[in-house]
Amino acid sequence: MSSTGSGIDTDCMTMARFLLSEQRKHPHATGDLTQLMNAVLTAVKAITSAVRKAGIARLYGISGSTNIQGEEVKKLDVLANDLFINMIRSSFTTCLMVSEENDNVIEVETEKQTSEGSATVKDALQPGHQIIAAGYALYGSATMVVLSIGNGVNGFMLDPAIGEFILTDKNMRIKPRGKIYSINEGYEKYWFEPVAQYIKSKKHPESGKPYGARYIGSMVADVHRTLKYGGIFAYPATKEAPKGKLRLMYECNPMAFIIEQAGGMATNGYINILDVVPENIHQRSPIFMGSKEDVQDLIECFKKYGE
Ligand code: AFP
Repeated sequence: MSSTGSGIDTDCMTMARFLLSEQRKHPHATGDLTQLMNAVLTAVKAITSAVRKAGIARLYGISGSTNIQGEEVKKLDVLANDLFINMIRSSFTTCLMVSEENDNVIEVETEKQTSEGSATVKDALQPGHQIIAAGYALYGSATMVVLSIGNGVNGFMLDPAIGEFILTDKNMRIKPRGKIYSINEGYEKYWFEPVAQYIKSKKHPESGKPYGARYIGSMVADVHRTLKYGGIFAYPATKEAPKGKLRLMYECNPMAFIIEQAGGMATNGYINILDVVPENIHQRSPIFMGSKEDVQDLIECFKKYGE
């Protein structure tokens, strides 16, 4: 850190600097990813502003509409969805978008497309291994963006004084094994045998101490803690939700890509989640992700107790 004694890092690594430095490593890079990320960060900063004043601005609560999943859409969901779509569309770097709040793909007309034909939903239905970049924003005490563009994982924290995301967590790596399991134990009666046996082995190990339990109920927050401290996050298929709850394309895949890039593992119990070929854009999938050794233990339970 270089400082003039004012406590200001005069050489701080902003997300913009980071992306440009990464872009220059690829001589044929078009700069589209950098342009896209700038649009995404604008949306994240605007959402941060809304989240910080949500109580005053009466932005908490339900919007009065439901999404294709039949879930009540919250006011902040609508605001965030509109911001991302508008900012990303006007970055002129995309041809198609998929969102939890939109029944169908969001098509984006571009000059290139009109000559080559428009992108369709079929272009979206690709397995997670095709992902180039993935990230998430966490609106906690500070706003954090965790990003991977295929070369490891880095965490950036928003400095509201300058409106920039500053690199604070360089090259994030997940422990090979943790001491925390994260699952909604309220659904224990609906678990299938492999999951029931796995969780039992964490609570009543044949040797050593039991794992601790942590569950926030927000996938981003639960996976972020798993990335930082190790262990396993699980949203399994249950007798009530036989395909699980979390959506493959825009919840499981991006988080699995990040966890793998940090040295972890992600599975649906049988195969790597990034190998699953989506059949529809809102497809759900069971998901288990985190420290490699913890996920491998889970897979062993599927081998031993699975159908
Ligand atoms: P909500 O947006 O309805 O709170 O759901 C959040 C979520 O999609 C995901 O972020 C959590 O991991 C998961 O659902 C929690 O689901 P349960 O409440 O069934 O455990």
